[in-house]
Amino acid sequence: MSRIVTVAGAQLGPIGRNDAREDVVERLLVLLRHGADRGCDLVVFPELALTTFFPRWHSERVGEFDHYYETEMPSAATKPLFDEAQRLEVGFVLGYAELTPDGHRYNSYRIVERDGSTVATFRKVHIPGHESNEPDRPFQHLERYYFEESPDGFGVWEAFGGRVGAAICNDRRWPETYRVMGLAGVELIVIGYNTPLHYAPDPTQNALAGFHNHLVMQSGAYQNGTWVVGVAKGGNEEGVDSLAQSVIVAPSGQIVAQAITTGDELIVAECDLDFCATYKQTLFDFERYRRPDVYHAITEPKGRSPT
Ligand code: ING
Repeated sequence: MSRIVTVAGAQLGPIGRNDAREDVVERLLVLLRHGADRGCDLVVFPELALTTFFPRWHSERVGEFDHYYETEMPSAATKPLFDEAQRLEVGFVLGYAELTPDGHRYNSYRIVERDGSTVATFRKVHIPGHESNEPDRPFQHLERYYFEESPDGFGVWEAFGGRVGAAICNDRRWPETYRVMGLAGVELIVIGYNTPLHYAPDPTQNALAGFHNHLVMQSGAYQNGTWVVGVAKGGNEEGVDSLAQSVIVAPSGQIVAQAITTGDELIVAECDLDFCATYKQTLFDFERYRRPDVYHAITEPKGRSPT
């Protein structure tokens, strides 16, 4: 009997800098209920799904932006989402800025099972952008000012009848992200992203934003025999045009569902986790074909080291 998991990508349109969490949670509830109506087991929300993408602005003190972080999950504002999901017996993944009791700041992703239990809290590994204000930019990308790199790395957890992993935004651009989870037998990777269409360090890449977005997730899915669900917060958010084009990608690398708007939109696919074996046990039979004995160069140095 195949292990089918019906998964929704719950894409979000813009969230305003002063939007109340309660109002945002109402939008999440509409998408959650729509997913339940479609028979979904899991609804995947984007990165930073409770607030605007605040790293686009500089603040003199990081603490000035504490109100964009969650100090508890769920909080009073987010508890309705947790309660409704448990009532509907639908699991979900929620992106948010996390401020821990001991003062650490992470770009986090909470995976919740259908019974309301927490599967895991993933923290973003690759933090892009810059560490200090660069006033010449049309907008900032100060993730390295507002967030720390995860100390935990990537995990794969038993959930939804299979092996589930997570990544956030820039993580999806690095092949190591998928291979580390691929080596742990991942069958479904959930990814949330907030990606501006303008890349200040090299604007020639702007026209390729959509291509690069799908390229990396399709490659990661195919090369590791896993489903990948990539979910955007898109549209023009506080004056910044952000990529939408959420997708659900099969282990073959094929896109099986894609968003067609830049707003709140649900995309759904029945993901047969047994389909992963079609690739894991043939072309990408790691045990039989991989050559880690000649791969040392990709794990030891951090940067390039011409031989
Ligand atoms: N965003 C980006 C990403 O990797 C980025 C980094 C910024 C890319 C601007 C392109 C343009 O998709 C996040 N949040 O990691």
